[in-house]
Amino acid sequence: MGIVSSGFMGRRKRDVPGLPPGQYLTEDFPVLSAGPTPRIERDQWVFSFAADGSSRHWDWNGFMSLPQEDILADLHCVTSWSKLGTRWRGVPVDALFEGVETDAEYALFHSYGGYTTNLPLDDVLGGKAWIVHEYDGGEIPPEHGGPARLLVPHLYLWKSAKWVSGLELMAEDEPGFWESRGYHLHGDPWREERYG
Ligand SMILES: Nc1nc2c(c(=O)[nH]1)N[C@H]1C(S)=C(S)[C@@H](COP(=O)(O)O)O[C@H]1N2
Ligand SMILES: [Mo]
Repeated sequence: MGIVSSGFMGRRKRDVPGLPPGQYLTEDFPVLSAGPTPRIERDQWVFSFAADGSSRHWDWNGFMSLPQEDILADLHCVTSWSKLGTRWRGVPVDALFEGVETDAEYALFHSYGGYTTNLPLDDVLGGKAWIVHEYDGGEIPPEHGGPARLLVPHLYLWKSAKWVSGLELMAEDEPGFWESRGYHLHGDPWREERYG
């Protein structure tokens, strides 16, 4: 045996651009949820943003009147599957911060059903994250986070909170649901920030 591997694994690691270390490609779209799928109607949906004493709320119509973008994103799950070239549409997180002045450096995103995930503002501002409401040209299926989910494609997919209901600003980084159960606080797939 030399250093050249004829195995699929070796070929895949060298030849697929966009595939982070330790990940394999899938064409499916697996569903990973820590609990039951909450069913939220669009006319019941509210997104809340608690910012330093003030707070903002968007109902579905208000959210849809915010700037919209189409996103082509590669998804990387910490359980090792990656799905490349997925299409989404939604509101850049930047638009929610229009006019917000804050010294906070972190956010905790909340979901219907109680899931949370923490993110540095640097990872959700500057065109890096969206609240999406369309997947592949249609509504997001409930099991994949519809009516709306967070999408932070440059980090492992557990950061992309499904059924997102809001965010709060935090001065300090605090672990969310999976981060307090052993997942990495940050979750960069290119650095394999999986656990701890
Ligand atoms: N609200 C909520 N968001 C969530 C989760 C969850 O259990 N609840 N699971 C996370 C994890 S661990 C992953 S890998 C992705 C899976 O998204 P998918 O089911 O659309 O593939 O959603 C993330 N967002
Ligand atoms: Mo996950």
